[in-house]
Order: sequence, then structure tokens, then C-alpha cells
Amino acid sequence: MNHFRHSRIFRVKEGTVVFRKLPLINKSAKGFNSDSCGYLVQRPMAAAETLIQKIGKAVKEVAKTRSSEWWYTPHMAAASRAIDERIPLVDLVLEVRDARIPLSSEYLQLRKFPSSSRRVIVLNKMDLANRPQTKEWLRFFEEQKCMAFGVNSHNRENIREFLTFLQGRVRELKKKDGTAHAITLMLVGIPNVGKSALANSLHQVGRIAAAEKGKLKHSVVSPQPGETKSISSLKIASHPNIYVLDTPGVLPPNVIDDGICSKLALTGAIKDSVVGEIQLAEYFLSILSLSDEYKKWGTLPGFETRQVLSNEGISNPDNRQKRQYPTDHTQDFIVNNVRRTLFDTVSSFTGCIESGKDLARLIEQELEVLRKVFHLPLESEESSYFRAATKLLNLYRTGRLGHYTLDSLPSNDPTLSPWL
Ligand SMILES: Nc1nc2c(ncn2[C@@H]2O[C@H](COP(=O)(O)OP(=O)(O)OP(=O)(O)O)[C@@H](O)[C@H]2O)c(=O)[nH]1
Ligand SMILES: [Mg+2]
Repeated sequence: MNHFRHSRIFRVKEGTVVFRKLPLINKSAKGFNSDSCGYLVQRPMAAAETLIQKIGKAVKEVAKTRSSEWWYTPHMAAASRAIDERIPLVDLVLEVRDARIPLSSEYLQLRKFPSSSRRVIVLNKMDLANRPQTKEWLRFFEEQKCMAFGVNSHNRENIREFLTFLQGRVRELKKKDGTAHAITLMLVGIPNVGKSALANSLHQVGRIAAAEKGKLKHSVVSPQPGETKSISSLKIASHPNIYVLDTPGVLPPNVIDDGICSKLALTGAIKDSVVGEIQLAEYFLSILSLSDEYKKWGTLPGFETRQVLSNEGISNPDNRQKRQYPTDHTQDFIVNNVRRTLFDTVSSFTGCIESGKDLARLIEQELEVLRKVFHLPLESEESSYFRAATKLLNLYRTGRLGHYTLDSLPSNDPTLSPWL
């Protein structure tokens, strides 16, 4: 259920969205509680406020002191100029956003240009976001008269549908303009939203004949942001010929608010080292602990936590294999163990997780059990927690710890819409 549909944003401050209390909203609804003023506050943001502020501060600090290397890099500045020059020339601009953060991943530089029917918002990484919320977001963009499409660049069927949609748009454009030239589409967006992966997938699906001859081109795809350094062109269809331009990811020149910084960092648009892996893992744990996702994991086959907690029997890898991983893939067992352990830790926690202090205590406990689940000995405290955090982030970013949409839908009040 979407808790935002009947509410009106009353006051928005960094990291916390506060809604006017309306009778239609169920106060006990997941993720909400009432603050002292009687407003409905989105719980995750409020309880994790300190963490969000810390992350925002870390990003701002780095952007201020080492901006040329970490935030708005020289290659981004150059790419931004090159993209700006091409925007009026291309037939269609595909603004790629991360489906987990449909608002926070906006490519802000597009606002300089008048809104146009030659633009499509592409919510990529749909497989990692909350599916019903992605549908709500797509409906929202439609209501705002923005064409939008949700995709998973790793799913061939999905890419085929997207290509058919693009070809339909191209036919409409050709009818309208009577153009006979080849059509050029340009992918733009912040770093790491999957522009290159999308360009490659469209190229592979649209160029079957070339694929069969082993003549495909490749844009570099990487889990690290800022990997694409120049604009490249890939053909994605014939009759009519359609080309897609893959471009480098560009962040806004000025650092934005703490809430947005935190979400960009967690989803990987900013290098992890800017904020620190442990802090990012803590932020993810706060989201997980305040969501309903972990509750599904209570039905997983019981994990023998005691074994892990005491490190009993894990020194001998053979024992571990026999006892805990009898038949299935080791990775699946680790994922199940992580899920089950997080479920046990959150559900047995006796504090009040809506309070920032208690939430911090819970997160500390979660990191400790994770360190043990990942079999990381406590030789040097820092590195074992760092490694546990890295592993946890990796599981989250590959969708194995649930599907979270971190941005909340704005109200239907057009004056508050960032697109108008
Ligand atoms: N789960 C999932 N992962 C994706 C998807 N699209 C891309 N990725 C992954 O996201 C990471 C970044 O992808 P890229 O295509 O390099 O992102 P980019 O926007 O080109 O990044 P820059 O070139 O740095 O701007 C890679 O690890 C991809 O495999 C998707 O739809 N779903
Ligand atoms: Mg790229």
C-alpha cells in the first residue's frame, strides 16, 4: 500500500519527510509513527537522522576539500559540457535513473533545458527496487506528463520490450518531423545508474546479426562509479538505423542535501571510500531494521547461530561444509545465514528502534553477528568490521537482502514537484 497517496507534504527538511496528519493514513502503518507535534513522520529517516547527517557531512567535506578528485571531477565537467552541446542535436534523451532512488538520482543538469516530449526517464535497476513502489513511481511520472519506463538492464526480455518502445517513439518522431536521417538517442545520468550496461544490452538485443558474427562493441561496465570517461556510440537497430550514445556519469557541481548524499552513496553513485564502508553498512542496516523485508526471513530454515557465535567447528572447513552446507551452493547458504541472523537479531531486540540511540545499539549488534556469520576473526577490529560491511553492501547491491525504494513519492501538489 502506498501511504503517500492521500497525504500532503507539509514540511520537508533534510532526510525527513513530514506529512500532515490525515485520517486516511493508518498510524501503525509500516515505517511510520507520529512525532511529538502529531505529524506522521517516516520512521526510517527520523530514526536514522544522525547517520544520514554523518554521511552527508562526510560527502560535503570530501567535496569541499578534494572536489577535483572525488565529486565533480574534471572529466565530469568536460562530459557535462559535451552532453549539453549534444542535447539539442539528438532525437531523444534517455535520462537514466536508479529505480531505488527515482528522485535523488535525477540528472539535475537537464533542468537547464526546456522540458520536452523528446525525453524519457528510464528507471533502471528495477530488479533491485520495491516492485509495487516502482509501479507507483512510473504512474507518478506519467501524471507529471513525463514519459517513463522501468527496466532491468540484465534482463533480455525486458530490454527487448524497451527497444520496441523506443522504436515506437522513433516512428512517431519520424512521422512528426518527416526526418529521413539515422536516429540518435543519448543516455545521460549520474554515475553508476547503469547507462553503459543499458547501452550494451540494447546493442546486443538490437544487433542479433552482428552478435552472431561476433562483431559487437562494448561499453565498459563496472560496479565503481565514474568508469565511463568519454561518449561512445552503439547501433541498436536497423530500418531505421538507431544509435545510442553512452555518456559519462555526471554529478551535480554543488553538493546536495544530506538525505540525497546518503542515498547516492548507498546505491553506489559515489565511491564507498568517500563515506566509508562501515558507515554505509550501518545506514543500510538502519533501513533494513525499520522495514518489513527482514520479517520474511523468519521462515527460512533455522540457522545454527550458536555454531557461528562460538566459532565452534568452523576452523575446519570440512566440518563447516558437511554441517552447514550439505548440498546447496555455498553462496546461497551464506545469504540465508545472513538473512536468518538479521531476522533473529532484529526480532529479539528489546529496545525501541524508533529511537536513534536504540537503533544505533541494534546496528552495533547486527554488525557483530554479521562479522561472525562471515567468519571474520577479530584480529584487528577495524578490518574485520570493514570486511563484514563490504560483504553486506555487496549482498544489498545485488538484491539479495531485499528490495528497497529509498525515495518517497512526493504529494500530488504540483507546486512541490521538482519537475515543474
Ligand atoms: N541489478 C542490476 N544491476 C545493474 C543494472 N544495470 C547496471 N547494473 C550494474 O550497475 C553497475 C554500474 O553499471 P554501469 O553500466 O557501469 O553504470 P554507468 O551508469 O555506466 O556508470 P558510469 O559510467 O560510472 O557513469 C554495474 O555493476 C552493472 O552491472 C540493472 O538493471 N540491475
Ligand atoms: Mg558507464
